[in-house]
Amino acid sequence: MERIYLDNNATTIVDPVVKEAMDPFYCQMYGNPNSLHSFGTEVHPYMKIALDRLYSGINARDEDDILITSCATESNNTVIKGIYYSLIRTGRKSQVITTQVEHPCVANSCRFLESLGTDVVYLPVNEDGIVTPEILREYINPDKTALVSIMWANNETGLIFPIKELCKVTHENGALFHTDAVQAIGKIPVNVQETGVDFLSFSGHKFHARKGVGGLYVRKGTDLPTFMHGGEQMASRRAGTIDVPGFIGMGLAMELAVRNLEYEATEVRRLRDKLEDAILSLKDVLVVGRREIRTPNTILASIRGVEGEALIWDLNRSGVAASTGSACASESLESNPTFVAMCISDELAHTGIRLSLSRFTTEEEIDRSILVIRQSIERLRNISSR
Ligand code: 7TS
Repeated sequence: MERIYLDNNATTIVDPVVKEAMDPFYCQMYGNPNSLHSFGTEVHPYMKIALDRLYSGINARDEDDILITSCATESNNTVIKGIYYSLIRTGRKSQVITTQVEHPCVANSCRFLESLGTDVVYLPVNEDGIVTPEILREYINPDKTALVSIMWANNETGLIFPIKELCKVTHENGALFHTDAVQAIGKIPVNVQETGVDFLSFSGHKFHARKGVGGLYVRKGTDLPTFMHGGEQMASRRAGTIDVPGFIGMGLAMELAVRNLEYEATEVRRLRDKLEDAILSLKDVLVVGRREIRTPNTILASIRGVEGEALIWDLNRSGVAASTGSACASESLESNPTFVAMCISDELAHTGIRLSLSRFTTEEEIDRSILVIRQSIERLRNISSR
């Protein structure tokens, strides 16, 4: 059975071109880039190209830093815990602001700070499922707030947050701004200069690079202590031998991601909308969040009478890979306030399904998925009405 992958917000296929570009760095140019001999030095030009590609991909300035990390989880931990050490533990500030809908690597890092006595504010979302500058303005405090950490796009809904405006409010109040851009890179334009963010995290495997390599953009002049102590790699800002093949692949993946943004905005969006329209044509279905303010590849649907988990299992049996997202929160299920704010609680399922496409998703796959999803929903509704 041909399988169809509609879980690209969890991870993506490695672009074969990226895989090919990484290949020489396993068995030919495998030196440690910190070694002084030719095995080490011969990889430097390739690393320089990869770094340049990352800089231009997010429009960073030469004087800014991009640290190569193992993943966005590491990047996010580095910022949140770093700010604790630089600004909070030293008594200069006392508060961190984030949202109620962040990925667990941000949410749990913030909870850790709370356990150390930091005041953490978890901003609510509005009826559109996003945090607005007005909401931030209500809570930010120029005397207390050290850091505001708000994701660029939500992984479950695809909803895009107004980063430039949120960053402006943050700076007006003398705080630093961090964004988790994991779900934005390769889907919508990401520009650190235009938005003015101080820190930005990303993970290569979400845009067709390999798993195990990510990045952290740090604006010049921001005070961020070292998280990984050790050797002198990356000017001692992040020690540890770099994953050379992964880094080189991620550089190319970034360039390709940016080059394909137009395709994302047109073709991926068209296929997503086709799938979404087909799902919405069924009875008693809700898709969370307005299309215009979502990344072009994501759908989070809640279907009355059908729990997300049951549907995922049934779709999986028919070869379609999707994932669950908590739709309307209940006490027994992990709640996600985005959906609490947006769902008409009793009327829909407690969990929804998330379908996420990529530039590798084909029209044939979408057409077949539409048939499979329709049949699955019908089957599960018949079972539950028996
Ligand atoms: N931040 C966001 C917004 C994410 O979506 C994810 C992964 C991460 C951080 C962590 O990335 P990692 O590479 O460090 O693991 N999100 C998902 C998801 O939505 N389903 O599976 C993984």
